[in-house]
Amino acid sequence: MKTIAIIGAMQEEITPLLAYFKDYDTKNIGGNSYYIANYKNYKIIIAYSKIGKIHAALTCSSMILCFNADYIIFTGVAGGLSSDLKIGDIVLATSLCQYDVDITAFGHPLGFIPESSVYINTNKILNDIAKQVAKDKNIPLKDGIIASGDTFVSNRDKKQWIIENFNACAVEMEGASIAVVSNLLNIPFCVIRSISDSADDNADINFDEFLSTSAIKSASFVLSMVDKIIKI
Ligand code: 3QA
Repeated sequence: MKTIAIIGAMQEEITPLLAYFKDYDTKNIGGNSYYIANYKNYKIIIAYSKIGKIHAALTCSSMILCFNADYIIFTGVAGGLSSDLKIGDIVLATSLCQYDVDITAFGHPLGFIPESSVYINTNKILNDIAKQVAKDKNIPLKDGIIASGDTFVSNRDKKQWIIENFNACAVEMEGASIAVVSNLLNIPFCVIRSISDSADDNADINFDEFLSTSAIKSASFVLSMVDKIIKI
């Protein structure tokens, strides 16, 4: 039986999924709960990692190494960087980077780690499925680079700095972990996020207001993707 893993960072990002599957078992590993549901010949495993790149790396690793995930999908919210992204819009990551990695002191580019790369691409098959879902449901889907770092960005200067240095369209705190881990372990992955704020001076207030509605948008988009993945 094949397994699809769906990861969020915060409880709010997976609540809509648990409400949908209703019937699931729970396993605990490393301080996280993993919710296991059966869905039409597939196993669906859902977890939230807790905030930040390290937590997300642990959860993604556990999904692959302990639960044998065949696909990894991240669902959640993000701060919009490009001006054409409004609250509630859905973004598909074409690639991800860690904007807070800096060993430029040794002449390396920003975001670069030796034996790795600044940007890690998401999986084409999963991205094509996302585009198909968007088309079927008439949802405008924007794609672009998503930048991750261990900061909630709520400041114009920092936002501008990330745009200029990484050409990213959205910012969050976990996606690059999913990319690094899944890529190294050869598991297809994608990152879907719905915009909760614009990473500007109002970001904290917007985030509190739109976290759950945007999380629901992302989760229901991912559920439509699951229905297509199980037909691959
Ligand atoms: C923010 C969440 C973290 O998992 C990353 C949301 C949305 N807007 C962002 C922004 N900058 C960076 N990331 C994001 N997620 C955690 S802080 C709030 C915690 O409150 C994406 C994201 N502008 C918890 C209650 O006290």
